Amino acid sequence: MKDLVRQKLSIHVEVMDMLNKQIEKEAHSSSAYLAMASWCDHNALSYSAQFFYDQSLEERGHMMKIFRFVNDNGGTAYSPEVKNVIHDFKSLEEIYETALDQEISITQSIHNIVQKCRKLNDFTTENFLQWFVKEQMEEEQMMRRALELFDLMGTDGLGLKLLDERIPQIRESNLPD
Ligand code: OFO
Repeated sequence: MKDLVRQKLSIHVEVMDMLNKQIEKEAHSSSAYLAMASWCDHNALSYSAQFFYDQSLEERGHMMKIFRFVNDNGGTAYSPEVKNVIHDFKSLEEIYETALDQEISITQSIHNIVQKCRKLNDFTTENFLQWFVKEQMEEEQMMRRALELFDLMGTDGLGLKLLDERIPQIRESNLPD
């Protein structure tokens, strides 16, 4: 029965493998943001902590979106193992820099899958991934905006506290219309 279902895959099998890798990456992003939230909480940076708690949940949402898409289209999604989550950071600035690097790498990964879809004429998945292309652009912008605050407000004492208080505005300006 399962084999019959798999023959009806509307996504290309090579693309399905890439989507399973993407599921792992989204799960890793979710855990990485959770570790950042914890660091911020322990350092009394409560607005950044909330920001990363929310990001962590969003990343889990992305993972589930891909997970369901694979299964709904006759493929098999695999529940990911998450390893190598970093918990030690030198500063809040380093956290946002790491977050931006992570988003850039996820963007690249999504673009690679889109490229593969085009090569293999997998229009179903290419269409599905358009939401992620836009989402990645917005998330990169959000992290860049957070990093700009460090140049404006500095990285010590009161400046850092005030910067932290500005973080919710960055998220709000990124919410969908
Ligand atoms: Fe999954 O949204 Fe960015 O990483």
